[in-house]
Amino acid sequence: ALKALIWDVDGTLADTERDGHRVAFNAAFEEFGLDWHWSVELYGELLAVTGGKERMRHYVGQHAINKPDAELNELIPRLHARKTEHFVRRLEDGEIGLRPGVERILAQARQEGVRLAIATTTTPANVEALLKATLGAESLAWFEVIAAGDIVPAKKPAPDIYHYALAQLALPASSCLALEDSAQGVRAARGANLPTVVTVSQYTRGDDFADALVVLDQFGETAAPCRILQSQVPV
Ligand code: XBP
Ligand code: MG
Repeated sequence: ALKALIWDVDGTLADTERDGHRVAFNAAFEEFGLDWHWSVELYGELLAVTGGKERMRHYVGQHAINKPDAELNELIPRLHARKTEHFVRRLEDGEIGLRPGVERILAQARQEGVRLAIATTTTPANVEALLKATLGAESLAWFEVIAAGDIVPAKKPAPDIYHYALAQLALPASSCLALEDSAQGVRAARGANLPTVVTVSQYTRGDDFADALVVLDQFGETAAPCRILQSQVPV
């Protein structure tokens, strides 16, 4: 039977990328006097690289921005820290809500004793701010494991973050379900042998999800019990 749900954050719990992370990156760039600007379209391409620091480094390489390595090594962490502050403020201001159905599924899982975990590439402070702003501070404790950011060096699509979460839960992959929104996330989850449900988000509609259990456009709001929790997880 199903023992735990392991949630991705960006794109799955909330649609955070276009109006959240992207805007926060641009605000930090501007404050640092950089002429970098990530349009909605360019950001879609940059999402191929997971992790904000890794994404900035990739952008610098791709756009042949002439900065010595020593300068970048110092600049990128500072930019990223500022970007995180901007992103957290947007969440605290209530600019970004949970996707439809998420709150209902979390509530039902808790009611039925299905354990909850998070496996994400994003910075831990972002996860905390999102949960606090949308579900209240006490919701942090609903998740037995919050595996986030640099806790594993190899980010998605590497399976490491899911391996880490499974080890913390002390559960086999076959008794858990991963909830994801992107091809990168599905590769990470399937790499850890997790059955994976996809809800496509703003940037991931065109992704290849051949390896997913099912692909939904959203979890939706319904009065009926959630089918995900009632079904047996295929081994
Ligand atoms: C999404 C990501 C993150 C965010 C930015 O990961 O790739 O890098 O875009 O967050 P997921 P940081 O869908 O696994 O949550 O800047 O904090 O890295
Ligand atoms: Mg995601």
